[in-house]
Amino acid sequence: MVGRSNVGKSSLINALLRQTVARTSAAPGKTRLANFYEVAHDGRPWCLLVDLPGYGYARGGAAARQEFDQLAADYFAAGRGSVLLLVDSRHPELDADYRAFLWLVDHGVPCQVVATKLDKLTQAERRRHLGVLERRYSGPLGVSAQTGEGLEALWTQIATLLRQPSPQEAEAPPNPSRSI
Ligand SMILES: Nc1nc2c(ncn2[C@@H]2O[C@H](COP(=O)(O)OP(=O)(O)O)[C@@H](O)[C@H]2O)c(=O)[nH]1
Ligand SMILES: [Mg+2]
Repeated sequence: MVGRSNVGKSSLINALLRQTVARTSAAPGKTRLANFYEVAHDGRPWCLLVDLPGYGYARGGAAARQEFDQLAADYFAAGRGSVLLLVDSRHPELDADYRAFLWLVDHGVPCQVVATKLDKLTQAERRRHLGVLERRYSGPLGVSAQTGEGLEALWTQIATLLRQPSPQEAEAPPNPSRSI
């Protein structure tokens, strides 16, 4: 989970897991560490959901931003997993979100854009904002952690992302011990 502070990363994790495991807060900038949640399916470990600290949060100044940049660079340089890039559906045109999206695309990180807090939009805003997001990001999914809207579709998309090889795996030469 990647996104600006307060976009709803922790709330979405809790909604997806139907448990309160991630700490949420109305005050931005609370998650300063990456938190890992192991998801089991049929009693077996299935995937890890990782709640990363939010970007675009000024408090803590340059040191905090550098800390975040370093964390993100190290994390994704290791080719770990796919990203759900969360954007607030009320603010579909933020530069910080678009820059994060371009960074992920540039670094070959598989990425799904998720528009959060859909319940806060009127019907007219939904049409307009989802239209803006469609034009910026391919196939964004709209969700609400509050009402549960869109969560089934998001689980389906998570399963699809998990089946994609990571960039490193995709580029790795075939394992000789596995060839005939
Ligand atoms: N109405 C509504 N509020 C939400 C939703 N998701 C998150 N919030 C609120 O947005 C604020 C920030 O959420 P949080 O999950 O802590 O954001 P994070 O900083 O990205 O982890 C909290 O006050 C949440 O209750 C949503 O789907 N609908
Ligand atoms: Mg959080």
